[in-house]
Amino acid sequence: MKNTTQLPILASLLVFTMLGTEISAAQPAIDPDFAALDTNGDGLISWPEYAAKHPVSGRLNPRLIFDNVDRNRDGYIDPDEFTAMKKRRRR
Ligand SMILES: [Ca+2]
Ligand SMILES: [Ca+2]
Repeated sequence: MKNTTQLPILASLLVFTMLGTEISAAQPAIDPDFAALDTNGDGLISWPEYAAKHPVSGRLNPRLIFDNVDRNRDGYIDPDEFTAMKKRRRR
């Protein structure tokens, strides 16, 4: 009777998935610009994600911009670094 013993596991997986959706919906609104760059949705913009949206186009090297925004040099732009970059740009 393998199928019946696996049912509770499937049910708890379903509950877990639903809980996960609820938690992410309760989080504060993420900057839509940030969300557009974070294509895998892990809450960080990696260099490949940034590069995919910012192809090299002559004068501006996107890698330099990325490194400039990545203040703590961990290879990812987190929401704080992204917000700080936007504030600097506004001026
Ligand atoms: Ca990401
Ligand atoms: Ca960083």
